[in-house]
Amino acid sequence: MIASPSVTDPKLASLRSQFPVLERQVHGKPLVYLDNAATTQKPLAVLEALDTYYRRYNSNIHRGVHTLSEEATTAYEDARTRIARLINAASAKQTIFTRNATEAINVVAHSWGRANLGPGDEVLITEMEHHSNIVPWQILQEQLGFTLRYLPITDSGTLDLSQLESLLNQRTKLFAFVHVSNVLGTINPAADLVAAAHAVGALALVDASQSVPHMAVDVQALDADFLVFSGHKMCGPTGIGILYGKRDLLEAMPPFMGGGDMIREVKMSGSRWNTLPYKFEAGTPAIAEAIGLGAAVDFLQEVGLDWLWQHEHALTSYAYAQLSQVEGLRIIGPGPEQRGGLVAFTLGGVHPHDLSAVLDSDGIAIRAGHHCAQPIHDRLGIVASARASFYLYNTFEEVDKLVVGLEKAAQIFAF
Ligand code: 7TS
Repeated sequence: MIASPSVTDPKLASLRSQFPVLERQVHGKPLVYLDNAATTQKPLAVLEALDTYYRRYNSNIHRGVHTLSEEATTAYEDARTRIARLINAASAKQTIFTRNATEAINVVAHSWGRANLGPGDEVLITEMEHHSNIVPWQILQEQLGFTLRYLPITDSGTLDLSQLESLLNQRTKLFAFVHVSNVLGTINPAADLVAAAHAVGALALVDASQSVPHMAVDVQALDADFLVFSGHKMCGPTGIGILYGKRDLLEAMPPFMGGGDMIREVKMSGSRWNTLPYKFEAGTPAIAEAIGLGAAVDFLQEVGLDWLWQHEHALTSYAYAQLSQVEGLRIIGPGPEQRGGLVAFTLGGVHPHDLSAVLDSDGIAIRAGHHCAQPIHDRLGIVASARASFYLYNTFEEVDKLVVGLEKAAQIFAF
């Protein structure tokens, strides 16, 4: 257990020094970056990996028989291998590069979904999903005629597991759920939920966008059929994400997009598909970004996922305790023991956008709005919330600044 993640802690100070943006001032105040669930900042190792790629070996991959192309291909595939190891995929062929978690879910929806879903079938999601795990299924539902069901949440912001038995049944073909909620912070019992899906013959898709960046996630231990996440929430660049899938499922799925690289042979009469993972990587991919994500994985492993998790847990517990004492502040979601590194809240009748603007004037960045999870807000009877989300470089002092800023906002709006 880390007693106090403070700026004076040598490990933390050394980590912070690797993030150039943390030296910035905003409105004349040192930046306090508490919007990590939206995207994290990037360490030097990642910036340098991108820079080196473009300066030294920028080239297209899998095609050229020249030195630069070979170097780029090796770096791209090495990154894939490191990512596969991070999540303990049995093979790197099962980790497909996408643009982000959203695209990864859309690949499953449009490739697996179109081939396997129809009238009479059910897809189960939950009330705590990000829009990216709701809207693709709604679009598909209209076209294919299956039924989309929602596992409800309790008032305290955990899944209402008492309803699982009736909602997960022989008609369910897929249970797609979030591992850690980006609003409630709730950590769902992913392995149990996957097992429950398998018990009725359904597949399970885990949205690990808010778990892989923060904790050790083992796709084989979870027995997940599909698992998705984004690189930019784990120190990597934007524009790169991962779809993990079980090999037999991916082998059986038709391609989602057609084009270069995803084919073995193209004749005017028709085409044959490339092997995994290329079947799902049509066109020139985000080469620099994949290499940057590989560097981010190395960086996180050097930091240590256990350290990272404990650090965030200490910060979140502290924030939860401090925020609870602010008059009129209501935290959404369960207690600190059941949550990942974020806290969303409302403060009296102040609109979260106003809160965010007041905090910004003190250099504090939080997120305000519905965080792309409107159904949660509807369910809890609120329009929007404010959210502070933590990462490996945040400190206790930054939580204190947040609390002072919120008290100031409460005075300004005098509710
Ligand atoms: N799933 C969850 C649980 C998320 O938190 C997000 C992004 C996504 C999926 C989609 O990720 P993307 O990279 O494909 O956009 N969440 C947030 C957020 O909470 N604030 O901004 C983005």
